[in-house]
Amino acid sequence: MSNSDTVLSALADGVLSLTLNRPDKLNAFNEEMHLALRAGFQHAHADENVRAVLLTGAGRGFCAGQDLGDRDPKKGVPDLGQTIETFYNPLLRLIRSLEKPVICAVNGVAAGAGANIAFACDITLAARSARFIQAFAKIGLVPDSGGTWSLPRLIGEARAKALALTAEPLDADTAADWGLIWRAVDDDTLMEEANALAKRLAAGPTKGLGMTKRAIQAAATNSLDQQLDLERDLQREAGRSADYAEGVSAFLEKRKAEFKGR
Ligand code: T3D
Repeated sequence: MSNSDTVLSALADGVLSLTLNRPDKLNAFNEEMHLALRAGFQHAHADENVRAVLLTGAGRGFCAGQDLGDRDPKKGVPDLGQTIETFYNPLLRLIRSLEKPVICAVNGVAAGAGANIAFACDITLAARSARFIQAFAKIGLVPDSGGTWSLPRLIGEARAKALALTAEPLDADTAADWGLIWRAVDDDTLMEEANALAKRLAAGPTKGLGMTKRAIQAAATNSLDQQLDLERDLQREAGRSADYAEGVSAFLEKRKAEFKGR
């Protein structure tokens, strides 16, 4: 894994905690932070000891998207498609394809790509004081990091367009009411709740949870028939897992299941 201090990482109780750490820039992405975060998610894919990921930010912000200090229009016309292809798209694919729960704790403002990365995670909690801003419209850009895909799916076209075209901030309670995130919680309990949730999921039947994530995501493009076939196939696979045997045995023996993630 990267040893850059732009992303702090720690593994405990099966939870890989990744903390964006450029607090003086509200954790905006520079190249170093991109590479460090990517390395964190690659580690989560490769290491079977990682059974859940918790993503959050250091300081008063979650993530302010791209570091605009790295973009100087006076130096010529940039190829932003190149940076999306090189950095943001691979990150989004790593998050979505990870067959382990990704919990996001939005500790403060989430703007631009920062907001859409939070919406791409599996379960997103936010501090009540946090705001979500589709800041792209303020600088002439288009929502990226999957925003044009996730926003209309999560909240419908009318709200998606209004957020994206106006760049108005959305408070955490409304984001939760609209279904953009799982829950808004008091600021001082955010990390406690997010850590407890991540730990609980990391102690769960990882294979079954991972396949559940895969199935729900596949539903976005599958027909009902395709989805029913997928459920059959995944259930077949889940039924062969050691965690399924343990879960049923624990139920029958009236004890707590001890899942191993296998
Ligand atoms: O370029 C490509 O590769 C294409 C990909 C684009 C992806 C994107 O994410 S585009 C969108 C980029 N992000 C933004 O446009 C958001 C810019 N930031 C803001 O609008 C505001 O900072 C916030 C609404 C997020 C927060 O406002 P506020 O008032 O709470 O804080 P602030 O005072 O504006 O910011 C605090 C500091 O963070 C400040 O630095 P200073 O003055 O104390 O030295 C500010 O410059 C810095 N900061 C905030 N966001 C960014 C940033 N520095 C660089 N880049 C940022 N995105």
